[in-house]
Amino acid sequence: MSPQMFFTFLVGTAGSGKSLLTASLEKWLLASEMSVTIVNLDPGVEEPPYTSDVDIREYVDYGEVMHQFGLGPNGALVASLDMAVSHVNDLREEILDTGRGYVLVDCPGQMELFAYRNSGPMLVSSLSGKDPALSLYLLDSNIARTPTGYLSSMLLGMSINIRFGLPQLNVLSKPDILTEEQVDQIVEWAEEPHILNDALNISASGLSREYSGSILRMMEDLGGVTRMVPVSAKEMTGIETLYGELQRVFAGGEDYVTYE
Ligand SMILES: Nc1nc2c(ncn2[C@@H]2O[C@H](COP(=O)(O)OP(=O)(O)OP(=O)(O)O)[C@@H](O)[C@H]2O)c(=O)[nH]1
Ligand SMILES: [Mg+2]
Repeated sequence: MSPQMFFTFLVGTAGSGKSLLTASLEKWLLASEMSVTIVNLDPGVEEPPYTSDVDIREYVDYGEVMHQFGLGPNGALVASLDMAVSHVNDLREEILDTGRGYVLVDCPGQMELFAYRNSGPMLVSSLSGKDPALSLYLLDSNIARTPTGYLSSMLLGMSINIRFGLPQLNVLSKPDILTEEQVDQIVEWAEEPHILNDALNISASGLSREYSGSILRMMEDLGGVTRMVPVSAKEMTGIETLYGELQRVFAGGEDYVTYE
């Protein structure tokens, strides 16, 4: 019998740390004697910080697409992803052939393009099929450090959630660039929206304050304000907590055993 596979899609704004977290998660899972497959879904990446097992670049040539169709970097990414859709069965086949338990899918840099075009959600749903899957949404500490930056990142996360329709976990990436107090504050904003509201009232003004207040209330109504796990891919901190959260989503708290 083929082993159960668990798909984790790493998503987040450009440069938020998706690729490095993919590499660090793999390292951690392997050290914990679990089996992992890495899938690179970014056609434009040059040197990812890991060795991928399955790679979209084997199916589409981003540089060639840019050259042949006279496209800029964003247009070429969109066109490459559209082309990749026709290879999705081969990609899934390759993933299944590895027979490993955890499948980490590093999504393209320009998340905005990936999530909002139809090809992105199509790739995500076809790759994971009926297997358990979730998205790991990275909020970059560079952005989330201010109340309005945090709120707008959460809003983008919700929007990605709507597009993918998968359970989603929020990760605060690069917490090592902040002080401990700043990290604690962001975690608190996630858990206690009224504290974020107070912070927004101080930092935003006029219309921006009104928008922010309404968005926050909407997020609360939808249950979009949840836990935030700080994880430094650089310093390998917070990964154990993140793993606990992954397990909780995948298996309702059970610690699944995966097979080599
Ligand atoms: N300090 C710190 N830097 C990090 C961390 N994770 C990633 N970075 C840095 O942030 C930059 C972007 O990291 P990537 O992993 O390439 O981010 P990405 O989201 O895959 O980027 P794109 O695919 O281009 O959107 C690199 O310089 C990383 O070294 C972290 O935990 N701490
Ligand atoms: Mg990347």
